[in-house]
Amino acid sequence: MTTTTLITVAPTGAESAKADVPALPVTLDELVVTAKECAALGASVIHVHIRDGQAKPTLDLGRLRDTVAALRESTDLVVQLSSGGAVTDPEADRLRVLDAAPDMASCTMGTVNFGDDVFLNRWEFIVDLHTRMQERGIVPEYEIFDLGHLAALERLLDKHGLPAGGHVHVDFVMGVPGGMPGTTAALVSCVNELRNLPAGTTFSATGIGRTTIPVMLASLSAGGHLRVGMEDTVTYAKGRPVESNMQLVARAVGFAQLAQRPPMTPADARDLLGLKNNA
Ligand code: KMH
Ligand code: ZN
Repeated sequence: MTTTTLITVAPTGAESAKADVPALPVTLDELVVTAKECAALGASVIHVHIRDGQAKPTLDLGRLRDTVAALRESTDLVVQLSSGGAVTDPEADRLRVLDAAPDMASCTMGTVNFGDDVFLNRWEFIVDLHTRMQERGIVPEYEIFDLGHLAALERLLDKHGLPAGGHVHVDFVMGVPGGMPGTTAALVSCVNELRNLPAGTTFSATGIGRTTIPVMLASLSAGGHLRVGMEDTVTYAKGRPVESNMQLVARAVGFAQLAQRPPMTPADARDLLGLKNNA
């Protein structure tokens, strides 16, 4: 079992409104300050969604490029852009995210009901994302919202080959209304399915809303890594809104230390994720 923990922070997301969640980082300055502070606490990867001047989710390429540059200048975090965007984003805009040349991008492995909405990920779109990332040397994080998404990943790798860098890393996104539940049993089922993926495949997990803590504990105990942040939960405890992403990262670091698997450095994260093979 790995001796350290990769901690990803997902600070903003595309789902919460700034008006409802004032602590959400939505400007580039807010994002950079958050990134620096989360890196100082022990995060090694940042999963990024950006907002426009009105704090609405956007996939504007100029803003994405500026964001990647600013995060690289101010931190040594691995910069992972979301190719998922918001549920309303068209496929062409989601593919264009790769033109901002991040270290990594997310690649969701299937369609899933998403509350009252549908997060659409057609097979041809997934293949397009995967092969464009291969061509450009962008390392994917495969987002798994349901058990069947792991079967889709197996099929993708069989038909289209390993990702850039050669290492496979998946993130179990658990507890989305419409996806798999955020339970230990569901996490163990996912981990069992990893036997069908290339040896050495690694996983992180995140629990949406109140499943955050059970999923974090289950992932650590199963040898997995962690993703936390205000994209996934805006409530720290019953009746207590999250004050900042730093609060969530600090809690994850505390759990990782208790599990005797302290946070991994960004350099070690690059090694693990195959980003060094990619330089
Ligand atoms: N905002 C969700 C619809 C990703 O970043 O790749 C999709 C999402 C996944 O957040
Ligand atoms: Zn996301």
